[in-house]
Amino acid sequence: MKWFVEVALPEATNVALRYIRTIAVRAAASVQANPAGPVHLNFPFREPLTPEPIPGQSLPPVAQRDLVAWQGRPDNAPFVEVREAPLDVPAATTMGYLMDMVRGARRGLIIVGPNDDLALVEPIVRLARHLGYPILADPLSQLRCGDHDQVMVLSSYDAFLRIDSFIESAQPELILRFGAMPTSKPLLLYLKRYASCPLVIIDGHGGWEEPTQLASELFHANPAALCQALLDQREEIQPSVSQAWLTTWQDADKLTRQTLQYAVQDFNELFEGRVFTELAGLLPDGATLYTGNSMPVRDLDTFFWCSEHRIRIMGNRGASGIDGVVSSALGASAGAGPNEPTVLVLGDLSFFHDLNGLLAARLYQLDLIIVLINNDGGGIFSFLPQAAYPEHFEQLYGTPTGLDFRLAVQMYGGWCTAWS
Ligand SMILES: Cc1ncc(C[n+]2csc(CCOP(=O)(O)OP(=O)(O)O)c2C)c(N)n1
Ligand SMILES: [Mg+2]
Repeated sequence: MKWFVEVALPEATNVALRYIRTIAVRAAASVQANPAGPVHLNFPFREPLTPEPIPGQSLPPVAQRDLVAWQGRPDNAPFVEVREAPLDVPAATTMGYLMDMVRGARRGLIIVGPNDDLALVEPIVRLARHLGYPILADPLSQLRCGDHDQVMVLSSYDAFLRIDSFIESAQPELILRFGAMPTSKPLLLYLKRYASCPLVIIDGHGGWEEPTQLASELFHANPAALCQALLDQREEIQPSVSQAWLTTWQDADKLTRQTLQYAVQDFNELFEGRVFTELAGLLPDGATLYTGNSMPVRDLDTFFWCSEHRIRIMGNRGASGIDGVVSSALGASAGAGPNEPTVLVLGDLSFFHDLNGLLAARLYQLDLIIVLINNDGGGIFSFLPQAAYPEHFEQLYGTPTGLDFRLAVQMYGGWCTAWS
């Protein structure tokens, strides 16, 4: 949490209104400022908690009018305008250092993990083109979908980085990583295999977005501005691009994707990963795809390759929690415009965990399409070695509920179609 305030007791006075509106603006600005995050306001109230007039104090409409006149602002304007002036352009010495690294590396990679900043997309794809570095794009990186140049964007690495012979033949000389830690476990193992390769983390949140202990450099800079600054110096960094390196990665990506696309047609139509191959073809421009943790985000990584449509892909990665996902997706749907559907894909236990979050949909008439992958319990655990002990596995790991979720959805005013 970024900020905590024990708010003063409410009073129907101009001074108190000025106070509370300033607090509100500060809280909203604080939530949005980099790194974005929640704030906590604790409101005390005097009893009785009913709207009884307080002798000698008039209620807000009059005071409100006075206040607006006093402040000289129209009714719907923020009480205080907060203007951010972030330090966008990295210092010349920082840039010089990075340029030297890039200049000397023929076999480079760009990795983009979960990232909300759409302004990063264009500069990063142009930088990748200039350097000849393939981009390994996490499904939440905002790089897999859109009408930008996708030639350098690879999306099948989660599958082909499981192949030892590929890993052994693909020794990198430099890795630049943007965004949060990517979802893919094979990618993490690849980074560990080449732990001595310089790994530069560009952390736009001024923190330590690096849980692997593999980084050799950490840059605190605005990622989009840093890419743009490198592009502005493109004459100074004429990298000695290795075409063979780039082609190896692009070919592996293409071949893997084709093979999976082909294979998926033969799988049972209820194969969980197929949800994402189908959605890639169905979601329109402006849609938001929200994914739950556990298998959905992993299947998204493996089976949602790309789309030319502007699709925003979101998820609560953090510590991979299965909690609060329905509420988060409803929040995303509340911010969507007309004809911009929000689709949430999540597992049954994650749905169960935040079932009551559906109340917000009923109260505020929010539109959300939920694709519930109901495999009756934690399907992800069947990949654990414990799955070899069926006498305890379901009770301790799978934890099936056997619930008929249709009834709960109806209770909250939604409707269901079931496939089985
Ligand atoms: C708040 C929280 N509690 C417990 C876990 C541990 N956990 C990880 S995955 C999982 C099972 C999720 O099951 P489901 O949502 O049905 O997805 P599936 O594994 O079937 O794809 C659990 C309990 C967690 N990640 N977060
Ligand atoms: Mg499940």
